Amino acid sequence: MHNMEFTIILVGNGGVGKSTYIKKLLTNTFQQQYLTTVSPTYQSLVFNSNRGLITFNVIEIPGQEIFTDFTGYYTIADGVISMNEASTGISMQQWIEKWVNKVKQVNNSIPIVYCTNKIDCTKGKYYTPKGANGNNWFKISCKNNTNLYQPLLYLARNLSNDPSIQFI
Ligand SMILES: Nc1nc2c(ncn2[C@@H]2O[C@H](COP(=O)(O)OP(=O)(O)O)[C@@H](O)[C@H]2O)c(=O)[nH]1
Ligand SMILES: [Mg+2]
Repeated sequence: MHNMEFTIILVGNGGVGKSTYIKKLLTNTFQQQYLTTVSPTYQSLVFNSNRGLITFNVIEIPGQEIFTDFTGYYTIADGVISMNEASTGISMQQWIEKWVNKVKQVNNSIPIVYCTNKIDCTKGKYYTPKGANGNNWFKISCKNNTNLYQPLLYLARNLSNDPSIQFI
């Protein structure tokens, strides 16, 4: 048993539910209102696992500030959560890739997990982000608590190279 600590950046367009996701994991409350995040925010999420404590230092990158240079955050990140929403229309799809490419320019081999949030709102087929597959893509709902732990579990397993990690 040894404790682990990872720095995770959370990227995606404004309004997809990044702040809500962090808040839900932290306090188990659902944030109804949309409070625009204007500068990167930092939260530590600590989970107990069968390998000891796992700390995720999650940095939310504000989605409205796509033209601001957050390269410094990308440099220190161990992993990425790329978030989009279930209703992502054609015009928004390109942004998913733009965010990921910005991070990849700094670290081309960084593990990325894709989240399609708000699946409580939209039924049916969801846009598959480029790079997403059956292992690294999770359809989640912060409102209904669907698959909220899976993205972090995926990153923990990937970053520690230990597929047997479980949260307990
Ligand atoms: N229906 C639904 N709404 C959500 C969900 N997650 C977040 N929201 C709403 O989406 C809005 C934007 O969320 P926010 O976390 O501020 O987005 P951010 O800009 O990505 O940080 C808020 O009104 C949230 O209540 C979800 O799973 N389902
Ligand atoms: Mg936010």
